[in-house]
Amino acid sequence: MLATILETYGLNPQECTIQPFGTGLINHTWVLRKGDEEYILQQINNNVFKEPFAISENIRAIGSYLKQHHPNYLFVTPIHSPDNKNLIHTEEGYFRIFPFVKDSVTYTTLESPELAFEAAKQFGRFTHNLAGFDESVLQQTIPNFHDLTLRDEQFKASLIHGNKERIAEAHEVLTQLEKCRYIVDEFEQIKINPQFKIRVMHHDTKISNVLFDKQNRGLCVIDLDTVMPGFFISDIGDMMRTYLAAASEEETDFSTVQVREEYFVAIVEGYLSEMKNELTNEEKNSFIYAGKFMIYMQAIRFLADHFMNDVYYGATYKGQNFNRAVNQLYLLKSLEEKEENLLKKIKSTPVHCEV
Ligand code: GN1
Ligand code: MG
Repeated sequence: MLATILETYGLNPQECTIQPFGTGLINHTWVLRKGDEEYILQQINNNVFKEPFAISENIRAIGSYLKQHHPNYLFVTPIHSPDNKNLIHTEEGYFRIFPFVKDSVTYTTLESPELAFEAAKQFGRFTHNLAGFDESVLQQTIPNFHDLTLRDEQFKASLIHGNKERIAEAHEVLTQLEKCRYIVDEFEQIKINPQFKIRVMHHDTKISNVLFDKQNRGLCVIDLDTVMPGFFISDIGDMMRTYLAAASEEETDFSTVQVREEYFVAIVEGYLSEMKNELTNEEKNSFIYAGKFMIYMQAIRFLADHFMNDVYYGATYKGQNFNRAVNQLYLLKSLEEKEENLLKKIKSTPVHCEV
């Protein structure tokens, strides 16, 4: 099936090799090699992204703005087929090909705060470079993707329509989550607070979505499918969610899911190094909330999916989405415990003092 796609791009399948690539849960990704040329081939999951062409139109609009206003900024866009398409639709689905950025390195977990700083700087730079871009022209590739109100409603619906046995077994976790409902209430306030600006947000700032060079300097951000207008808490929050603990969301030894304070500081400093003149004071006071917001949202998304028999994220073993949710809950508790300390830490960082 992939052979037809390659032919559409003018590539001879006989001359190419294809291997699965990366750890994404939603799209299918392969590395495609032809001689010493390397590409990333990707199939968009159109159960999740209902209008894949919205993604390519968004990327095209942003790409042409960046080319004009920040010509040296590395923005990796899909290659065009001989008939000038950057997304191919066949009976098999929606496919696109990206160039593989030469000598770039990616990580799935973080082993130094310097990498967290670099990654946060890259996501900050992305939004900063697009500060003059009219974000209202972007289409919502997943409507209300990070709307916690909606995620909360979906979670409640899963408690009504989901797998009864799984729900009964989750009693303890549900009690713990109930104590975190203040996070949803705070989000309701943010939505109506004009101090929280709508900007171009990446919405999936996990570490594997940043390319580094061999010296571990950030090169660029990738995986632009969820680039849409949003609040800065989405990007900062997802960095907190995925960089703060040494263990990933798949870790089942939950005692290791602990916030590392120096990574928190690194994220804040890296982001502010690009965004300090963009963010309002109220936003700057919401770094910790951002972490809680994204971690809580991901916990209820995983748990809702567990109750709905893993239809969205899939599961390689029974209970995987339950474990992922518990993992996120441990991370949230650790962040709550360390909140005061973290606040003190960022107040004394040089970049914070300048603001
Ligand atoms: C999904 O497919 P992937 O791994 O890039 C999800 C994110 C979650 C993440 C959790 C479109 O991202 O929101 O944070 O899983 N993307 C979508 O691992 O739902
Ligand atoms: Mg993604």
